[in-house]
Amino acid sequence: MMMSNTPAPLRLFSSVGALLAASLILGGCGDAPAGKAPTVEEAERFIAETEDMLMELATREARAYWVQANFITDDTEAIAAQASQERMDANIKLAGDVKRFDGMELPPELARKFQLLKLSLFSLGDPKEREEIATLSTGLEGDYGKGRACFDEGPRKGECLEIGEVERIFAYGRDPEELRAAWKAWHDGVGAPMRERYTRFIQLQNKGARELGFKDMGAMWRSNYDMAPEEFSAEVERLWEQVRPFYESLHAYIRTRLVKQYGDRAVTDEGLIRADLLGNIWAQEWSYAYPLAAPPGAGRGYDLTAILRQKKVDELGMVRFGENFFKSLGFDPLPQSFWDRSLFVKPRDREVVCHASAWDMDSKGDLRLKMCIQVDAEDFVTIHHELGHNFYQRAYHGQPFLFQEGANDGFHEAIGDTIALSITPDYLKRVGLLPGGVQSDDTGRLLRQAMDKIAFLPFGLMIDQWRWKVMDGSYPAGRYNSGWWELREKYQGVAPPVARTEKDFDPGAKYHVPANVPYTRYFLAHILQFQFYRALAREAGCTGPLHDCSFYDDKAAGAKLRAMLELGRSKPWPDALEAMTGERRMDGSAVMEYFAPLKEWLDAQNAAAGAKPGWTLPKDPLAPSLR
Ligand code: X8Z
Ligand code: ZN
Repeated sequence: MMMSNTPAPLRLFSSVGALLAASLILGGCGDAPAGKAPTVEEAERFIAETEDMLMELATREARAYWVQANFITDDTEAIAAQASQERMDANIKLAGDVKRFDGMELPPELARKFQLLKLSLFSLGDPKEREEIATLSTGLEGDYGKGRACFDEGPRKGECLEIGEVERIFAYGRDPEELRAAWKAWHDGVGAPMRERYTRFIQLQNKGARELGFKDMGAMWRSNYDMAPEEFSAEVERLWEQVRPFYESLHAYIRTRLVKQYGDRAVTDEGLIRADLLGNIWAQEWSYAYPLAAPPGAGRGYDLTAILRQKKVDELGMVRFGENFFKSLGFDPLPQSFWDRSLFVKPRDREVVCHASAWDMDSKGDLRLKMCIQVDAEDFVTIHHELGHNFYQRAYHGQPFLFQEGANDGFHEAIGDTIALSITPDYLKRVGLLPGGVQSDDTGRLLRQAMDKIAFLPFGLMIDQWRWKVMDGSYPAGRYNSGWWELREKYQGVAPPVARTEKDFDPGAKYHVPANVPYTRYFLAHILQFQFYRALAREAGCTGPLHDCSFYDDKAAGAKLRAMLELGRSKPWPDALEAMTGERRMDGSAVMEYFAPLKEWLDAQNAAAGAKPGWTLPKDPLAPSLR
């Protein structure tokens, strides 16, 4: 995750004693005589001073959050909560001050700054409630970081595991009893205890959003895309409809293969896939289940995990591969402070938030990665993802503070993934990770890739479909879990491996819910990264099938990418998209083009097996008919 303007740790609620400074500065220069409209110059000065103050606040807040995420204790949680409270205190003042400039005719750039500023001013009028939400927010994220799966059944009964170990069980485990036990242990241990606090957290978020004039917090989130919130919802729906048929073909094929492996218990009567059998505890990316789904005769292809281990590439070495890719495009190396201050390896002696994130500490060059790296193919890609955030952050440092963001948050999430799409067999040969003679089977490679990228789409979509409904009241507290499963079933076609109730709180078992990071950004990123990749591949002169293109070492592609990154959020995102791709809309056609040969193959497999894509919905979403 990158630190962003919304409820991600950094700039959600922000900090500081600069609050005092701010009141002085703004009070001093600001108050025009009553009745006299402020001038454009005053508006300019107000924004310039606000940007200075916000940058200082953000830096202090970043340090508090960095320490908390790297050393979870009651004290660091309290310090982080304090920082976010101070930011909310400042926001209250700013929200009052900006009103003076409402309705003014301003030059476009200045008007955009006011608009972005208003979107970032989340707070609560009541100081007690500010304290309460800050404590809830850091507490929920901290609890997720400290979370354990304690088994009450199966071969591991009595053991308590942390998330990395749990994820390894899903990646490599093939015993359905053990998988179910692990799934249940994580959801019961981490999700359920958050339920009451999350309910209150939502109430307070809505209250703050309404104080700013938004319908609810979901509407505030959806207002971040240079279009009306309703228009944005429709865009997301349009994109999903573009790719849904592909997902359903993949789902049907994988379902058949899982039944081969596990028998009838892999599916419900409705045709839903049991969610613990897909290689990932959230069933969000499925490539670890690839060995169960590989095309007959394709073998296992090359195994990047095995190669990395065999070549003794360590955690730092993995990050160097990522940095090297960006350097090959013409970007400067990462600063020494990045290597000195990042966290790459899970410490043994303290609790940390292991979920990977990329940090821009001071808007100047103190960039960091925080990640409990495992030497495997998945983390090789995640490192590129995270470095995409860091290189984006550095590229827009030339912009004024309010424009130091991605064109939209989906762009920020897409950059590193775009780079990682260039990790083709040919690329791996060029950097010496794959021996020259190795042939890789195209269908197998595409299938493995689709099991991550296509499988992710409905997951990327449903998390915020759920949160938007929670925030607008369509799913009140008594429906949190049934609403969650309604959407998991509708979009992903997966079922809980054991019946659930409203005592459970399964959304809490996914990092971004307790950490309050909006999730539609990842859905968008999974569309955008293929659009970006197609544009850069063309720029690099690749004419072959899209999935074989790598723009590694291509300076023209690098220049094109960098030009877009440097824009930050200074322009509406369609302008940034156009600068790089010539297109002004987000568009699923690039994903479809990339995977076209696989779609044909999947449809043929499904037809031959008599597997009809699709599923029906159970009467009770919490209890689909497991066999
Ligand atoms: O959270 C992340 C990144 C950090 S922004 C590791 N991702 C989502 C997730 O893990 O759920 C990347 C893909 C989706
Ligand atoms: Zn990210």
